[in-house]
Amino acid sequence: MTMVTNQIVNDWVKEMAEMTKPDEIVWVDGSKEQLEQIKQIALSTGEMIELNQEKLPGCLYYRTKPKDVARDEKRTIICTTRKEDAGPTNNWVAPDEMYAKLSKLFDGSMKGRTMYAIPFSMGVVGTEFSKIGIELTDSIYVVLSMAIMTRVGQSVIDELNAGADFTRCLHSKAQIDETEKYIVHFPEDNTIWSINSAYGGNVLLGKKCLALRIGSYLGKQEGWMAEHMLILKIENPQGEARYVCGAFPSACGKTNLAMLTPPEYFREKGYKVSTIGDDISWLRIGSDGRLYAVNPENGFFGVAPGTNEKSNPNALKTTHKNTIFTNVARNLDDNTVWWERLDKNPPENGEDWQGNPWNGKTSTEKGAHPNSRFTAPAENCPIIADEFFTGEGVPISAIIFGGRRAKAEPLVYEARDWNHGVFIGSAMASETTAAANGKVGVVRHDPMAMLPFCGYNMADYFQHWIDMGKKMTNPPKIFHVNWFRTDENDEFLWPGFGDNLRAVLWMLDRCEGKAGAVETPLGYEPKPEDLDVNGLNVTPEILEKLLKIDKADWENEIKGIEEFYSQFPDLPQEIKDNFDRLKREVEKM
Ligand code: OXD
Ligand code: MN
Repeated sequence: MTMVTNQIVNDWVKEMAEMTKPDEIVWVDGSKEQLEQIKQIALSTGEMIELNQEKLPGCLYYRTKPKDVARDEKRTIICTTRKEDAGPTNNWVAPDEMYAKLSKLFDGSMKGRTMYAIPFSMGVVGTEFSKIGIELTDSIYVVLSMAIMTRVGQSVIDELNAGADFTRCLHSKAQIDETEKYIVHFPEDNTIWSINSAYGGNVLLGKKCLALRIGSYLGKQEGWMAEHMLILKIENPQGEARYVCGAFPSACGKTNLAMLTPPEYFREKGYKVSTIGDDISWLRIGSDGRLYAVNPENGFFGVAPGTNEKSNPNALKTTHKNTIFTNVARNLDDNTVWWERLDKNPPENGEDWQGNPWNGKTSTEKGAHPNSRFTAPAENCPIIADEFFTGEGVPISAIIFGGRRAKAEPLVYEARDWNHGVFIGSAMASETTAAANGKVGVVRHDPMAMLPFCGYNMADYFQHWIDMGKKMTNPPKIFHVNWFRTDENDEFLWPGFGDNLRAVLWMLDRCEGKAGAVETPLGYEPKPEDLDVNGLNVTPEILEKLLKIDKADWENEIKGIEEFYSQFPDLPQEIKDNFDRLKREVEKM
């Protein structure tokens, strides 16, 4: 590897090393040989476990401490000079105060350890989307995961040596002391410091911290958007490609939608679906006035439980080589992995996610943690699209917002225009999941699925969406979906998974003026006959329930939105106007 000659980089690494006091500093060049050497160290210390190399070549097993299994939103902080720049939905501390506090925690935290310096890019190096970062860490798990999730290596060093700016990412697992855990962003300094965690979302600093929190801040300044969105490519029987983005809160099925298998009926007709991204989109306006998206990541950090041959065969195949499994159960007979709902054959001679002996046939305890994960290279995905590799943006026809809602939200509806869509995104809510610490199943407002990831004041973020709309001559249409509506017996009404394509095809037809709809207080809904349910056991009565808009439910929603909005003194006028219209229309129902 060529040495780093950029003096700013070298000065920063030196300063961080003087604080953390590692025994040595190793630059990661991304080569197979070096990653193999580093992996061997983790195997020899027991930090990671090698899985069955015939069945799962290149795969590793990793476990985190029982209280370090999810993103920690209470300990995630945005440090801006002015509190109002972080806004009411973020934790805020003044930068000087936080630097002082963290410097004490980082002081000597790498003593007796190696500091790895990982040069990485979010986005394909050399494209207009690429952003460079360097993560310094004392965790081999982080090194090997960043090598999957980002682009690491020589081309990044070349950019740095040519003078590229970079995000300064510092991580130490320290003692993994949950009482001193902090995931801290200093957007004004393009800096992220994370300490006392070893869980992916808190420590793979290219992902949530850079690509979303710092990314959204940079996007606001530079006129682009960083969003919690998947990117899906759909080809019709004529071979024409369309692209959609979808924003859903964590663990609400983004990976499943991103890798969906079309129902047989549509496959036979010649429809084809491929994946560009499953979690994060960076979006820029093209010279033709459309919105273009890339996936800045290089891998998938997916939720394992529930992933199976039926729900997501493509994700399952993606994990069969060169993957890191975290906090799943292990089969000790053949040294493979297992998680809830993988198949009906849990190991009898197993170990649960905490390393306790576990018999999946008799135990009433879960084998895998509900937020256990796979970290897998995107190139493994059988339906990865060519556009993923070029890193050039794809033009987005539709943006889909959605959440996990048992009641109120119908299957699908279309916003009247961009600003109405921004209102819908700003007002969306979802039941909480195991992806973050805290209670599961509570409805909370999560605008654009960005509540935990917006790196600045959310009211300014809404304004940024409105402003981006003004700059586009041909903006995507915006839709809202809910795959999770239940009936009076708490059973899901909609089959979900591959059949979600049916709703997506209605959306694409709407974009081309080819599908019917009715106007409702929420926007345009398909009439039951506008959705192609061929080959599906969904009766017109069920469709009616799925599409029903209930006045009492929506009066209640309006109260919830009002309460959520009350924390923002200056919401954009466009959002207020659309909310007022919803209130009027619901009242008239
Ligand atoms: C994720 C999350 O890991 O949203 O993608 O928590
Ligand atoms: Mn996510």
